[in-house]
Order: sequence, then C-alpha cells, then structure tokens
Amino acid sequence: MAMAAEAAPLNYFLHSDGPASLPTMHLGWVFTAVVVAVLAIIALLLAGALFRKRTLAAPRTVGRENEGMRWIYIGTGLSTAALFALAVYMLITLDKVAQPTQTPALAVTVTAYDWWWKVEYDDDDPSRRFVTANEIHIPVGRPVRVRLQSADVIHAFWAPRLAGKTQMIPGLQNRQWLQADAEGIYRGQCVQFCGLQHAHMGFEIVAQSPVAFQAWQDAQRKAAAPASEPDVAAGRKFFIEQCAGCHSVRGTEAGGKHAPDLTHLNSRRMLAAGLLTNTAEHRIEWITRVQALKPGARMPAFALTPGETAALSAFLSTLD
Ligand code: HEC
Ligand SMILES: [Cu+2]
Repeated sequence: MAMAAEAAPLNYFLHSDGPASLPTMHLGWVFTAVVVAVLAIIALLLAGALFRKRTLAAPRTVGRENEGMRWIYIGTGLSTAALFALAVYMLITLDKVAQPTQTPALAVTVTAYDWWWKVEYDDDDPSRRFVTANEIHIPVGRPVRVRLQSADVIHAFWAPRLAGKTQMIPGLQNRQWLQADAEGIYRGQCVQFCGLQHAHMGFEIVAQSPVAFQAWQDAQRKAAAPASEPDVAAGRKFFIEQCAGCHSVRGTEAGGKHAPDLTHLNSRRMLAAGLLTNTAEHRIEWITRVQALKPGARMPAFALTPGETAALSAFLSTLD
C-alpha cells in the first residue's frame, strides 16, 4: 500500500498521485512562483523609491513627465502580458483535466448525505449493481468516472491527491473523473460546509490491482450469509426490528435506503465516514454512543442490554 493515507494525506500542493491532479498541482506552483516574483519586484522598487536621494528643488525641465509615463506604459504592458499568459495556461490546464485520455474503466455514483457517502457501482446488468458506503474501490492506473449528487444540502467531493474538488448540489448531477497511479489508500473529504459534522465527513479511495479489484467487486455483489448460530439469529432479529428502517443488509429483510448499506460492513476500514477504525469494539461503541461520538449524526444511540450487545455483535461480525 502506498503511503498516501499516512502523513498529511490531504496535502495536494506537494503531492499528486494521478493524471487528474498533476496539471493543477503544476498550475499551483507556477501561480505561486509568479505571485512571489511580483511581490519581490514591487518590494525592490518600493525600497529603491524610499532610499533614493532626493535632489531638492531641481528645476523642472520640459519632457521629464513623459519619461515617467513611459515607465507606466512598460509596467502595465508587462503585467498585462503576464496575466494573459497565466490565463491561457489556466485554460489549457482546465482542458487537460476535463476528460481522461483513456475511456473510463467504470462509473461510480456517489450520493452525499449529512454526514456520509453512498457509493453505487453501476452496471448494464442490474443484477451486477451494488451499493456500499464511505469507501470507494477503484482499479489502479485506469480512469474512473464519478457521478456526484446530494440527498440533502450542498456538499463537495474532494480526493486532493487524485483530482480537483466538485460540488454536489441537490437536484443536479455533476461529473468528474479520477485515476490513481499507484495502489494505496487515498483520503477524501467533504469540502463544502454542510452542518455540524462536516469535518467528520471523510471517505477513502482504495486503488487496487485489477485482480484484487475484481475479487472485491465479486464479494460486494454477494448477499449476507444466512444466520447459522442462535446468537447470530437473535442479533439479526434485533437488527431487523431496530435498525432496518434506515439500514440495508442484502439477503435479509433490512432494506432501509437512507443510511450506509451494511451488507459488507466489515470489508470497510473505517466506521462513520472516517470517524473510527472498524473494530468489533468500535462498532458497539458507535451504536451505543453515537450522539457522544458524532453529535447530530442521523442515527439514535441505542441502550443495549448485555444479551442484546452479544447478539448484535455476533450478527455484525458476520457481515464480511
Ligand atoms: C434513524 C436511522 C438509523 C437507525 C434506526 C440506525 N442507524 Fe445506523 N446509521 C444511520 C446513519 C445516518 C449512519 C451514518 C452516520 C454518519 O456517519 O454520520 C449510520 C451509521 C451506522 C454504522 C456505520 C456504518 C459505516 O459504514 O460507517 C453502523 C455500523 C450502524 N449505523 C449500525 C446500526 C445498528 C446496528 C442499528 C440498530 C441497532 C442502527 N445503525 C440504527 C442511521 C440509522
Ligand atoms: Cu461538508
């Protein structure tokens, strides 16, 4: 796995990991260099003007004013040319990142909710479509088309090392593409303030070899395994009664559409849009202390008896 998920995973100014973000990174460098150069030139001219010795009451000669005007023409001309060159460079960059050079390997539809991400893998064959949440797997080295929409307020999708950001606006579908040059985990984040838990609305993009990506897709398409042990069956019953209004687990009666699909919950590295690592302890902690961990989250906290905790844990642990 690449180190993208480690130190400063959102640092896009010094790192790019794909062709959709490389041209904009270079654009940022060039703009910064020009801005610093302009600042330095102005500072030098200002210092020159401040420290220049004045000759007091020099007799005015005809023609001196015109010499001053000449410098104004030169300055305006140079800055106009520089700004024009930057504008052209920016348009070329925009054109470069607008479309991938290869045909996209697949299309993914991401829907933003307060404060998590629904991820749908499209397919011409409806039986091969599947839904997951907060973790987007892609094949390495291939462009992936991302369709972006919102279920509530305006959000913005941004995986800074892979592509620029795009807004997700209710009633509208925006599009972008991204591509990862190396296998690894790439952090993403909502970057349009969307309410209380905006900061805890992260996601991960996992770039995999074609074989691993295919295996992941095949596993995601499967329904949950039937309950084999009594504990699992009890947990499943509790889940259908208490959680199914919001959550889906394919292969059970739980068909809620407005919360993360939990069919393959344990295939995900993180819980609740990047808030906690996905461990058995954290899953129970999340369910019992939601409102303390992520105040305002659209899920109520549950007071579980020890028996319910054991049953629910057993059921959740089967969701691989
Ligand atoms: C009122 C709707 C609702 C109910 C009822 C509900 N949840 Fe949730 N659940 C949500 C929402 C919304 C989220 C996403 C919260 C966020 O990340 O901001 C969530 C997140 C989760 C997650 C994290 C999923 C992930 O991929 O990160 C788990 C696990 C979970 N719920 C389990 C349960 C269990 C178990 C129950 C029943 C005891 C339950 N939920 C009941 C709405 C609900
Ligand atoms: Cu947000």
